[in-house]
Amino acid sequence: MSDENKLDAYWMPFTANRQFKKAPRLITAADGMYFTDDKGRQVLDSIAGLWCVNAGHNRPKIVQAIQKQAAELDFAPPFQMAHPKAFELAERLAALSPAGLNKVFFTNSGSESVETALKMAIAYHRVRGEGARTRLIGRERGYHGVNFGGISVGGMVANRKMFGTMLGGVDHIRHTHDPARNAYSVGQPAHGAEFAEDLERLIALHDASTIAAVIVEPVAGSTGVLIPPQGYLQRLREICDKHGILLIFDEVITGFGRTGNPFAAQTFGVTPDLMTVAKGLTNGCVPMGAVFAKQGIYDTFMNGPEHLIEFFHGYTYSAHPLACAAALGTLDTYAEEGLLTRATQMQSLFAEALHSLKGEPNVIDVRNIGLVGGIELASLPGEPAKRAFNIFLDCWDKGVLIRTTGDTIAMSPPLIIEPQHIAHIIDTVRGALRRTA
Ligand code: PXG
Ligand code: PLP
Repeated sequence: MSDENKLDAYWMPFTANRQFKKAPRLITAADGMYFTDDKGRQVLDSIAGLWCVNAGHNRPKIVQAIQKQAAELDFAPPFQMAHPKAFELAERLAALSPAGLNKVFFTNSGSESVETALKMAIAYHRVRGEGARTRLIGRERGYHGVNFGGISVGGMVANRKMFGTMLGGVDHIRHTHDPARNAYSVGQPAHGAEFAEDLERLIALHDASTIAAVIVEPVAGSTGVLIPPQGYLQRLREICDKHGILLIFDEVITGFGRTGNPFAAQTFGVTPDLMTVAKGLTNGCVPMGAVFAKQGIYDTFMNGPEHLIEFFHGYTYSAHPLACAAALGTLDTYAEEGLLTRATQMQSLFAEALHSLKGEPNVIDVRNIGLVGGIELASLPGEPAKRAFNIFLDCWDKGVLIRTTGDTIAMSPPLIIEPQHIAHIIDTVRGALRRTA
């Protein structure tokens, strides 16, 4: 084997390394709805890469913006300096965002956005003179990236158990998954608004005066596509308001059109105080994340002598010129093609196709909202996640890339998807369910 084909040195992230290296799945090119693999096969992308390539692959405006930027300005220091596109991008994003979330802080990933938002929340209370508000509340089955703050507020056992005590002063409200009452709901489930009351339980235990923020994904993605019950997010918002607790929406997956509006906050009609994004911000082309903050949060920091730094936080690559160029090209593409609301047009067709899998072997629930779908399977006895992984391998073999988490198949296709792609994806999954039954 030539050097460039050696697979030894690369320690792959979130991958079964030994299994992969025995039978590698290599992608060498991508265009529109399709990947090309190293054998020249076309593979339909049902997950927008990893929930990020919302406008589809190889979009000319984005490619050109990156190429032009690389030749014009490769890097500009982001501390005490800036470049014009950073301001242009922040203005464009503020114009898209839910009402009032008009300040934008740049990071390089969803994980960094989460750390940034948690630090903003704690520091905000301290600047306002409530320095005892340091506790962070997450939710069971939450995913907030892989850094220490994110895994602390996150609720995925495998992502937490190996890493010691993590952050102190963190607690979790219960998750919203309730298949006994809500299985096969189309869109938002009817039951479970009362799960938000679990926050009152934690407030009674810790006292509101110690709690800085609550962080939740409006739709939990990585832990199996859990759609918020009707009224649940509204209730969380009310409880946070009542107790002076900041509400953070982690929109790393739901941002940029996934649920039929630019942000899920708009789809569900609930506005958080801070909002984290990444992924679709640059169509996955250059790493970038961001935190949106309410005007009042920003204003609170803007006190003291003007020559002093107000928030001691930032990354070498915050607002990197290539990322800003990619994001501007991405927003242009979204706008020209109406992609940030396209999920509202496609969702009933997508829902119908997904729910047609009810009754196939081992399917125990189907969940959907916008262009997100979850198909939950009964686990193989004693071997959690194995059945879904077998389906994943079968679909890859048949030319469709899906994503599985535990025994749930998660789907989040590029927003440019057409009816024939939906049919192809669902037919392939149906075949895999029957073949592996
Ligand atoms: N928050 C949420 C809600 C996410 O979904 C992150 C933070 C972290 O983003 P970065 O860019 O640091 O990975 C995410 C990321 C999956 C899967 O298969 C989902 C993510 C990442 C990897 C796999 O569901 N989401
Ligand atoms: N580690 C060291 C030694 C550094 O000097 C820096 C940044 O200057 C970092 C980590 C953080 O890197 P980044 O700003 O890319 O997150």
